[in-house]
Amino acid sequence: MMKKLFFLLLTLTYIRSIAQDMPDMWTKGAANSANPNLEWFRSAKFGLFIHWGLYSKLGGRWNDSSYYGSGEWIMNRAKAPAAEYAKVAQSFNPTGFNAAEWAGIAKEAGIKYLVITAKHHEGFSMYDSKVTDFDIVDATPYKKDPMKPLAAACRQQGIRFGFYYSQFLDWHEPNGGGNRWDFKEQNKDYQQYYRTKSIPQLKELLTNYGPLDIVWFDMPGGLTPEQTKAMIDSLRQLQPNCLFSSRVGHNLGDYRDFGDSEVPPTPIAGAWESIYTHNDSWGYIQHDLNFKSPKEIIRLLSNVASKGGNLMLNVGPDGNGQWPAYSIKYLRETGKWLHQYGESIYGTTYGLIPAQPWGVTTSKPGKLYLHIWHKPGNGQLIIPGINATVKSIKILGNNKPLAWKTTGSDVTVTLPAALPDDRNTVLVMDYSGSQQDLSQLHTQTVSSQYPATRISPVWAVFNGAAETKSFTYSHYFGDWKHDNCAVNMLRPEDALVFPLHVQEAGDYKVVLDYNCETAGATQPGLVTLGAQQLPFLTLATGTYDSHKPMLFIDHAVGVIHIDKPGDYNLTVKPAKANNKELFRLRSVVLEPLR
Ligand code: FHN
Repeated sequence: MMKKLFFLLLTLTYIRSIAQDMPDMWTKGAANSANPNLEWFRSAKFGLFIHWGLYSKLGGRWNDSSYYGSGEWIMNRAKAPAAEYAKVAQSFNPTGFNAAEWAGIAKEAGIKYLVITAKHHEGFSMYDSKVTDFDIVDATPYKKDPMKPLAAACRQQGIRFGFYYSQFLDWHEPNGGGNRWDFKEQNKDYQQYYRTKSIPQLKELLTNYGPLDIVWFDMPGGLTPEQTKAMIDSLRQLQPNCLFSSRVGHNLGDYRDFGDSEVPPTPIAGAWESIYTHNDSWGYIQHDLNFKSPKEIIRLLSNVASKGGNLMLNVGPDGNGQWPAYSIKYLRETGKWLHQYGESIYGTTYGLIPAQPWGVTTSKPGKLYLHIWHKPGNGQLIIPGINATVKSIKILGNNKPLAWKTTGSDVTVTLPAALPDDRNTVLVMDYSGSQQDLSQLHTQTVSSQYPATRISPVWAVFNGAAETKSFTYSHYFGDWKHDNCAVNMLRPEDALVFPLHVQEAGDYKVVLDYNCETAGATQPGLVTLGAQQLPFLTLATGTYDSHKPMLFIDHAVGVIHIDKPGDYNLTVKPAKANNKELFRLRSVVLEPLR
């Protein structure tokens, strides 16, 4: 009994440690920003990620158990013996795969580049590899290499093509990273694995599939910075123009990838990418129907573009080679939106005007694109901070100019009674002269024309020891969430000051959205605006654990009154010194009261 318990504990610790390491393994820095081929990547904006392997046939089930989240991790989660798992190949026969159809849907969706798993952590090669027999040609009844026609079909559609490759984790190989349920850690020789499988396979991919646009490395490990550099140098000799993702490790990639499902909180210069699942898993899970709607995809894409990055959205085809019906449907719908408004996404840089209560902006020389997610109640859309000379403002794709007027640096546009697309209607403002870059402006707009304004602490001015910290946590297995919170607020000096530009006088309810450990709860805090003071006592939400949902509370702390429109400072701070932090503040919400 004791022995069983010991092994159970050991297994649980191991599952946690590997998954816990994941955020640490997301090397987010890139060094080689000089790669001449980054230009296409910067303007592409919308990529398609495809996770396809033996796990796609399993669809989230192993023996009699069902799994939810990250279906491509099923071998690890079920601790399936490598030899047993390998037998899945014997019935892997994706006769429904049609390269032209895949590339055709991607084209319709407005996709500019496609990255597909050549080998994921399970160790199975989805292409014809001479390095191993554990590949789709040698080990399955399918006996064909789907990557050859897929690469050709993508190129035919003008879609750039790349491979995902798990360079360190390989649960099939005794010397590969990760599988400690079959192979003892002390017997592993990672160098041998890199020498005999990983690097030779990467060379095959860079030799046999024409010019690749990306090798999307994932989960570095087992190599020193020098060894990683040597590997990269040898690969670059084969295809100097191919881009490498930052997860090659040691800050040696060409562009930055953020964590899974992460958008940085502020606009960022340089080449970078956010990656998202379409449902709650990368690999196909039959019983996961939690797909992001077209509206969610469109807003995610415009949000990422407004910060200067690319969105690569994932689709998980099934074991027969077919995409989930909702992925096809919602990607096509996104493509229709891009057909109308694509000019505001492709080739843009981050918005010169910070996010507003109505939505976000993207930019091109002489043009500012206004992505309207929320319509103002009075139909008057205010664009603050305009110092260029406005020539015209129109709905993108519609030649009829909209009426607008300038008051100081505010441009107010009169919107039509109904907007053509309530998910995101884009206006284009043409201007002459130069427009100042206000993308990092701390002052946030508050307006009573919208149900609420939610302000992240990244825009606060930090005093004393207060600072922001990004918290990563998960809902389902591998379904990561990321939130920036203000932390280290222990004394009244550790205050956050939010500079606000309030557009309308009136009463506003102040809601604090935070996480608070039980031990730190019932501490006195204070919100102030001028002479107005809102005291409160913190409420417990729960402990932070990266493998559990992080719980937040919307704590309404009182009402403030604004006499006249203008600039104000709202302060949040501990009311007295304590040895525990006040809370982890995720946002301040201001709700107009009517
Ligand atoms: O473990 C993988 C996961 O299965 C998936 O491939 C994602 C995609 O970014 N990368 C790893 C986790 O970060």
